[in-house]
Amino acid sequence: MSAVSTRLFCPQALLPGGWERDVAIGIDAQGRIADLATGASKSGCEILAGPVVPGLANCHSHAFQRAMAGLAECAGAGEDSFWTWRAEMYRTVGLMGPDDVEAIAAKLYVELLKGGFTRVAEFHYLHHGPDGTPYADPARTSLSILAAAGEAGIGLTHLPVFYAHANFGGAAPGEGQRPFLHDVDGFLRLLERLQAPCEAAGATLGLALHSLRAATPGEIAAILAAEATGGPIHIHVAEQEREVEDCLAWSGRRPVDWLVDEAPVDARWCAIHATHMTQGETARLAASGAVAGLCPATEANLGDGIFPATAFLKAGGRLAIGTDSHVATSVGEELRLLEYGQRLRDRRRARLASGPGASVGRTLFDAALAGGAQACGAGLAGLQPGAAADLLVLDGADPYLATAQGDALLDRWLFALGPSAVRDVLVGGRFVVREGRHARDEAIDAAFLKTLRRLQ
Ligand code: NGQ
Ligand code: ZN
Repeated sequence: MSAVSTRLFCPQALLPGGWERDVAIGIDAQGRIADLATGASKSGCEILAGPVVPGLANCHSHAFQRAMAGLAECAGAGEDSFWTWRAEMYRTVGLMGPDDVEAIAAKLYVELLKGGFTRVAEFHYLHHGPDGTPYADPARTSLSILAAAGEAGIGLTHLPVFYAHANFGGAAPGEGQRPFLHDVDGFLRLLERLQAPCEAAGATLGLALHSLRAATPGEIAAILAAEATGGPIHIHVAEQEREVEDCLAWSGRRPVDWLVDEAPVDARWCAIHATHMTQGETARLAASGAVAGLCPATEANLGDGIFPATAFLKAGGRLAIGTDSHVATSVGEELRLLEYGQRLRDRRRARLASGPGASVGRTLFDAALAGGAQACGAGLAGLQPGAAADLLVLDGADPYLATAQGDALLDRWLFALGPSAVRDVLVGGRFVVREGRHARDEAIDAAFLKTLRRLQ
């Protein structure tokens, strides 16, 4: 065990076995929890100012989309849908260069930290210039993402995305998709090129297949046979009903059935959205060991549908939460909407609690903690020796929290309070947010403002 370089004292902390009082956490020079004691004394410790919970991993981000969050809310001439939003999103992409990507991602990552996320999986497909011309360094925009994560101090799981087609059956890509495209060899070279920079930045490298629309079975097989990241594998699947219909027309099977039949889906995989599943698909995805990567605020915003979370959890499924298009940027908003979608569908309360007497907030938090770490390839989750010292200090002076104990702290935070409930955030044992402020707020805001002005 390496030497302890920092010692923190938590008046109350959520450990894997439950809430404990007077917890001392020793952190080593690598930012991992070296030891942990309950009923400990404060001496020699930095005292944290409220109840402590582990930070969550955000399993799905398209950082650049934060620039247009809230700007696609005017009705168009016809029927507005996911697809009309996507056309708007492609228009924004056409205006962006690598420096914009960095400025937007740095701002977003600070917002995510303040919202309770200490790691983010960036599902990164904006690889080239607006007309599809690759940058001199084909990894240019990936390096922008690495730089932004470094500046914000958030943990990063980098997932370069393979994208080659507009629809099932290898349909030719559209003009707006030119900045996203690779052939298999070019994509494998990108992964190789990113090994060293990710290692240097302490980022986990995995990969993503954009969707069954954007990659053919042959391309998927070739990539999986040759890639050597060892990291997570993510894919968008069954988000929109039209995708289900198109998949049926193409293969005679629904998207999740196709994926589980044809790809080696296991605990390395994260199925993003998986909104539209039959009972059979729900059980099969749960049994695969893959994580379902849910993005409740974006899924509501885009009119996707409601994920069958009650059935999926009953079947032993693992889930994680992501903020996707970033119309919301906090743990609280995403977990609350996940539960509320189920309530609105079933016209009942407490849908995702693990059993009688269980707190909904605690059940959701535990599930997203474990599933998020798995989906991000982040190793051990939670406050325990060997895990990263990624933690949130809730605001102990907030009256709602000062009067709550144990799981009620989570329920108050997640169901009734905003992101200000998170007072301090530590990543790898280092404070990145203190009293709601990030040390680089001003510089990051200034660069972000410049980019937003330019994109107008
Ligand atoms: C994306 N976003 O890749 O950013 C997608 C839209 C697509 C969401 N699905 C594009 N939320 O799926 O073709
Ligand atoms: Zn997505």
